[in-house]
Amino acid sequence: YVNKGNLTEIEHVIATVERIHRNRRIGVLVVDDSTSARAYLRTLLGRYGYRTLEARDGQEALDLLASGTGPIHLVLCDQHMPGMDGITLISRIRRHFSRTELCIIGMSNHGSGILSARQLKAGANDFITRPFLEEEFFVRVNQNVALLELLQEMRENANRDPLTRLYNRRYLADAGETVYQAARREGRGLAVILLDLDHFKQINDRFGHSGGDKVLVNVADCLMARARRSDILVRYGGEEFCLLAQDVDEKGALGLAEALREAVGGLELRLDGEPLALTTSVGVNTHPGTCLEAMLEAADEALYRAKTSGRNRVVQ
Ligand code: GH3
Ligand code: MG
Ligand code: MG
Ligand code: MG
Repeated sequence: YVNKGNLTEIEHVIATVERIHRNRRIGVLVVDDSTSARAYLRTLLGRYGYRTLEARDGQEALDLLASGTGPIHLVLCDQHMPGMDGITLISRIRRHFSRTELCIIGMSNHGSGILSARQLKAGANDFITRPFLEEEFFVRVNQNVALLELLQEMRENANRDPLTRLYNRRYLADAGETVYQAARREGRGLAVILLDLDHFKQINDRFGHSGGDKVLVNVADCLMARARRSDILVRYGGEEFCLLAQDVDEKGALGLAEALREAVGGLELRLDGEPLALTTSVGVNTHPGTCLEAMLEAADEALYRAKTSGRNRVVQ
């Protein structure tokens, strides 16, 4: 028999073990010119399971961050180092990595309080004064990592549609514009494929809104299975989906659109035990125009023509 007190203790141990296991995903870069200081910090971080990387100076840290050897979530940054000091390094890191991408804790020595303020101004999220108590070190590291994870989770949720878990229109406007500019600059082909399910209202009328929702999830999964890694697939509206495909010409885009139309039409859907036939109309645009928004408008006009000319077809 285990009394309640022991159970809480066991639960606490399990929670800690789980936390340590999850921390293996978290990369911490320790930047310090002192070998013994790096070894000490590595030992501390190891106790909480963090994946630790080390750099001896600012340039090595910047090279590591640029090389993308696994994601780095937290940088612990010494102030006094040969070559580049901590404040300079922090401001250079912040030119490339926002506060939603990584957090920085500056480390300065006792008696140099002004440096902490300067580290914060340069872009550090927090600072710690050495020598420190281990307890303070862990509180600052764990809290900053937890806050970063929360920020990333919130950003992810803001970019996703809760029903289908596809990206949403907001994400298309942000990430799609970057993709559009890069494609224009590099002279690569880009295609906007807009899909609108045919007579979707009838599905809601027959099977209720929750029945309609199930169909939308099935369609989203079906489209997702056919999208490439470089494609941006979003739920564009209620029963409208948009695929932004990179490196495709007109012929490729029309082929892809046709494949998507056939895939949706071929879905074997059942609601309340009844088989359900579903079709979709598709509008395609491969003309770059002046901006992504203009490409979307042209695809929408093509989609309108697909609807008025009989539905269940691809129109350019
Ligand atoms: P068509 O596009 O072929 O002209 O006909 P439609 O019946 O699909 O017409 P329309 O695009 O105007 O209507 C879309 C319908 O999709 C209206 C709305 O009730 C339904 N809808 C939009 N969002 C959702 C949703 O999240 N869940 C469900 N179940 N239905 C939705
Ligand atoms: Mg130093
Ligand atoms: Mg619609
Ligand atoms: Mg529709």
